[in-house]
Parts: sequence; structure tokens; C-alpha cells
Amino acid sequence: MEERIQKLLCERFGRDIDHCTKEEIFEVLMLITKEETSKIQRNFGKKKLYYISAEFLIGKLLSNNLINLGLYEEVKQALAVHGRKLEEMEEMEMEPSLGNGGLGRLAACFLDSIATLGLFGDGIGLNYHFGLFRQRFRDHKQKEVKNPWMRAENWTNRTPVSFTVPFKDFSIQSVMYDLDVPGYEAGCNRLHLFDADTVDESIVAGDSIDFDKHNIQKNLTLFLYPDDSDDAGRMLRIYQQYFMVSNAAQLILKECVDQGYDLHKLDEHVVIQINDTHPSMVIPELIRLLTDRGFSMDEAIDLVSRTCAYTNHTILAEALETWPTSYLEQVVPHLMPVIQELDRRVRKKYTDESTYIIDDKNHVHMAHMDIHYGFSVNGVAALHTEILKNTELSNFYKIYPDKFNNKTNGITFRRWLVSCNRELSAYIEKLIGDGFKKEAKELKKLLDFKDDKEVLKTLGRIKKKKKEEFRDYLYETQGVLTDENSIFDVQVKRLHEYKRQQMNALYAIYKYQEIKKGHKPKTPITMIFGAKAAPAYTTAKDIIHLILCLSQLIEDDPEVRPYLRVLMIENYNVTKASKIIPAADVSEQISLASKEASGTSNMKFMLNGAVTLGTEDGANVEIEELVGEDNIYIFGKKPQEVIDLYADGSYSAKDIYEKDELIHELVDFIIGEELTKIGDKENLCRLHHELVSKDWFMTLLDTKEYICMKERVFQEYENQEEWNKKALVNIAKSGFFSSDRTIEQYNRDIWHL
Ligand code: OAK
Repeated sequence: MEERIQKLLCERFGRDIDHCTKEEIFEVLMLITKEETSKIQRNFGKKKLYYISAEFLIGKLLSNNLINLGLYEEVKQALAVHGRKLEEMEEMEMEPSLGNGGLGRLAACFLDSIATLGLFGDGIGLNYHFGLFRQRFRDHKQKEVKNPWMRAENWTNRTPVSFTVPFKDFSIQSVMYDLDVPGYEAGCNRLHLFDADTVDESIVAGDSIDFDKHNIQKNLTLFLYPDDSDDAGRMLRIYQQYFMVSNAAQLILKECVDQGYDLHKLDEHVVIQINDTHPSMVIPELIRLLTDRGFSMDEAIDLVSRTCAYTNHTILAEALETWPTSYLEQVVPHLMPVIQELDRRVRKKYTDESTYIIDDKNHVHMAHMDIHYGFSVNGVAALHTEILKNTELSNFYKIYPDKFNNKTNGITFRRWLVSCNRELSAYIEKLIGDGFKKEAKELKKLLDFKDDKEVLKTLGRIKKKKKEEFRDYLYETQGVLTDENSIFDVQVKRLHEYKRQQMNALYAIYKYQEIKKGHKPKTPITMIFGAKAAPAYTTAKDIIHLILCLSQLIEDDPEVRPYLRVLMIENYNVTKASKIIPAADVSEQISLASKEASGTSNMKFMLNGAVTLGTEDGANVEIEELVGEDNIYIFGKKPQEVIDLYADGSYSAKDIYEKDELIHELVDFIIGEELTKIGDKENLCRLHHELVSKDWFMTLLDTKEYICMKERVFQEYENQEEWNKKALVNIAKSGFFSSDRTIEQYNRDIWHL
């Protein structure tokens, strides 16, 4: 390996390893990895899965691909001979931000598991030039700048595959870029990312994320989810979605024809997983393409319905996509006759108007189309699927009880343990062998060591080491020095009111006041946040402002700072997740019960030995069942209670605020002198008003219980042996959350590859 690296460095840069920069070495390592991947047997089969998703949050690839190829140690040693560190080269890799959060990262974990299980299945998405924005903090506020992640040498390869995608006033010629996805010691699949040569990065103003939203040929794949707070932004999303699915549909048909398959048997050779509703237009598009080829409408609809399966990732009404027919007429008029025909058939067969595809306001409900014209509908955690069946989609469940099924999410243990926590992974291997890397349930064997004091101590030592590493990382990247001897209490996820970062901030205020009164915690507490807010989501940005102001207030207060810190990781992404999750003691999963479909960071934290402080929501419920109540901290109103509160409209934040002295005080602190001195009064007042007069996601409902439970968590942390036992049980029981298990279930129940 050493020789190979040297040779390539000399060829490309004319220098040997001792004289090359980290960037140059990274590039050569990437090229070697790509070459090795190309030698792996590609998965194949008579039936193929196409996982279509607007997001694939793949993260950096070097380490993971080396691990999957079994080359990690070899490369590490080759570099070490010259005193160079693989981790340092890894820092040179840009992270492609091709996703927002959970849904996109799930798609990336799935690709890893699909390849690892030897299943024949590719991903299809878009090649966003600047991905999601990069987050900067200025004046205690979020600023968005573009994230130019592409380099001359990339993980993706340009292919000759190209399709014509028709829009109303013009057509765009696509280009397909391919990224190899090697499984863990197994076969290989691909992620196909579509793009267009007409896209022009220079139309983006400087560092910003501003561009002319009307110039589709130039802006089509510039950004993931461009701001949709105006019509032009919403229209651009339709352009993107159609571009993605038209390419997908054309590729699918081409691959079938190339294989010599009979398209009349499409469903025997193809299964399409529609990742939330962003790719839903693939249904009418495939029907259109088949009828263009002479298929009758009846047969085309029947075939497509037996080919497409839909996953729902949210019950938030505002996230369930609907498009005005007038928008679709302006962008893809040729799809409208098909959509109208699909709607006509529904109306003919069913009387329940709530299930129509086109409603009386002329909005097309994408999920309705998926449910009527797909053969499977799945939720992403047991509770979520039950809520879909009983409330949000109950009218559909009545019609199609057999289509509904649950697939509890999972995460790939290769990235979220083996790669991000090599110390813990190696130690587990020493205790129970390496079978857990492929058979995650083997982690259960760790339970044999539950009462082994040495093992528990070692787990504590590994956690400390990961905290030290994070301390160094945060210092290097953000100039903030953390205390590795404090409790790391971590909430990292997209910023959304239903996830209730604001409730966590209220705890910070509580603790600040307690310390001011002289009630100091035994072990100092470091509250760590990481979150991006959608650029047009005002309340979310106000919550970030509050957290950053609190952070400043405490940093400047010598009385409080030794006992409490509030820190926010800038530009939280996959790379940063892989640094903070192994270092966490407490995993904050505090969404309003019934609102978080599943959550997946909860699984990552558990696998890395953090203990969950959470509500009865999403996959937290399944974590609780697995670890038992002694090894998790659950608080707050139950899902059904919350659902009932929404139904009878009886929740009043104002009542709580007016009647409860403590809550009143905590909420008013937001607009008090201490914070308004530091921050922007307008933002803080707006947030205060939001909390007191609306509080749509019922923060104040659970705040007191949350504070009580969190106090208990910190108290129980003091008994380190008992705490480490909880950590051990969490790790041991996390096997269920391997995405290998999830994918086996998708294949067994839906895909039948
Ligand atoms: C994003 C856009 C539209 C609809 C849903 C999402 C999304 O990210 N949903 C998240 O999906 C994750 C993976 O299934 C879940 O774990 C999260 O709970 C859910 O919010």
C-alpha cells in the first residue's frame, strides 16, 4: 500500500509523501479507494430496487469506504511509516451536504446496508452543487452561506448516461453521476445523482445562497430545498422533483430494456421505494412513459401500482406535500392528464372525499397518490405507524388495511460505531468478538459483563477519551474550550419547534438561576446543541438566537461558568455528529410525544453508550422496551394525551404561564435585562410572544416534568458505576437498531429481491 500511495503521489504531484500536502494525500487515497471499489463484484439479481430520494446525506466517505473494503488498517499503517495520520487526511475531505437531517441520513444508512446484505439496489437522487447551506454564527444568529463541496476529483464519476427531461417551455438534458457504494466486506451498488450541464454556479451571489429563482436551466440543481417561502421557490422544487423522477423513470425503463426484460412484467424486475413524497411524481411519470410506449392506461396503472412503495416520514401536516394544479400545469402540464385520470378513478371507487388526490381547492395531495397507487405504505417506528393508521391516515387504512406496515428505522453500525468510535468498537470486539459488525444482535453478549467492575470502568475511560477528543476538535474548529470532566448533555438535530430545543433552553435558564442562588451541581454540566434552522423559519432562528445569547451570558459570568456551559456546534453535520455522539453522556430526545416519527440520533447515542432523556415518542418507545425503565429517563405527556389535546383544542400556554410561577419566571427571562443586553430585543420578544400566546408544540406543558427528570439524571450520574452499567445495557440492546435489520425487513415484506 505504501508503495502504491507513493507511486500515485509522484505521478500526480511529482513529490513523495514527505513533501505532499494533506489535500494531495487525501486525493490519492480517494483515488485508490475508488479503484479498489471498482474491483468489487457488483450486486445483481433478477429484480432490482430503486430507492428514490431527494436527499442522501452520505457524509464523508474515505474512512467508511476503507472500513467496508477492509483496507483501513493497511492504509493507516502505510501513512504512519511516514509519520502521517489518516485522521488528518480525512479532515481534508469536504462533506457533501445532500440532505437536511433524518430522512436523508436514513437513505445513506440504507445504501450501506443494502450493499452489505448483497441486495441488488441503487439509489437515485440529485447532484446539488452547493447542497444545503453551511451555517455560520454572527451576532448570535444563524447566517447561511453556500457549501461548495465539489472538487475536480470527486467520489462521483460522470457517466455517459443522459436523458431528455421535458418541461412546459423547454427541455433539459441530464447527466448522470455515479457514486459507488461498497458494502461491508460485501458487494457493491451505486448511487445515481442527476445533474445538468446548463447549471451555472456563477449565478449565486458571492458566498450567499441567493440566486435568480426563475432561471431554471441555470439554477436547477444548485441547492437542496431552495427556500420555498415564495412562489418561485415552490415552483423550483417542482422542477427539481420532476427532474429527479423523470430521470429515474427513464433509467429504470432503459435498464429493463437493456436486460431484455419484458416491460409488461415490470413489477417482476423492479421495485421503487418512494422516500417520502418528494419523488411521488414518479408514479404518473412512469404511467406516462408506459402509455407512450403503447401500453393501455389500465395496464400501465396496474403495473406501476405493483411496482411502487411509499414511506412516510412525518405526520406534521405542514410537511405533507400538496401542489396546486396550476403550478403543475405551469411546470409539467403533460403529467396533469395522468394525475387527473388517477383522481377520477379514486372518485369513482370511493366516496370518502378526504382520500381524493385532487381536493376541491385544486391541490394535488402527493401522499394520497402514493397510497392509492402504491402497494405498500410504511411508517418508520412502531408508534408512528400506529398513529398513521389510527389518526392521520385512518381513512386510507380503512380502505387498504393490508398496505400498511411498520419498518422501524435503523442506522449503519459501520459508520456509527466502528468508524466514529474505534476505541469502543475495539473494546467490544475484545470482549465478544467481531461478529457484531455483521450480526448486530450479538451485542447482547455484552450483558454478561454487566456486573464486571473492570469492564464498567473501561467503558467510562473510553467515554472520557472521546470527550477529550471532542474538546480538542471543538477548540480547533470553533475556538471554544470544553471541560471533559463535565457531563455532556447533548441535543443535536434539525431545529424545529416540535423537537423542543426551546424547552432545553428553558432548563438552561433554570439551572443558571439555581447556580446564581448558590445551588451548584456536583459535576459541572455542559449543555451542547447543534442545529440548523430552515432559512425562512423565523421561530427556529429565534430559538437559535436564544441559545447563543444564553451561551454568551454564561461564558461572561465567572460565577456560573465553572458549573454550567451552553455551547452550540456551528454547522452541525454528519462529520460533527460522528465526533459529538461518541462523547455524549445524555441523549436529549424531547420532542412533543406523537410528533417525532422515529428519530435516529436516539439510536446512534444509545449505540455509543449515552443514556436517553426523552419523551414517549418515535423510536424512544422501542428503546424503552429494550433497555427497561432503569436504563432510560422518560417524562412528559403521552402521545394519546397530546393527540387528545389537539383534538379538543384545550391546550393553553397562556394559562400555564399565568398560573405557574416558575414557568412564568423562566419564560420572562427571555426578555429580561440579562439577555436583551446581549441579543436582539426584537427576536427575543418575538420568541417570548410565540411561547406565551401560541406554543403550538406545547413546550410549557412538559417543562416542569422535564426539569425534574433532568435533575434526577444529573444526580444519578454521580454514581459512575451505576451510570456505566446503564451505558452498557444501552449498547448491548442497541442491536435491534442496525439498519441491516431494517433492510432485511423491507426486503422480506416489501421488496422481495
Ligand atoms: C423531511 C422532509 C419531509 C418529511 C420528512 C422529513 C424528515 O426528515 N423526517 C424525519 O425522518 C427520519 C427518518 O425516518 C425520522 O427519524 C424523523 O423522525 C423524521 O422527522
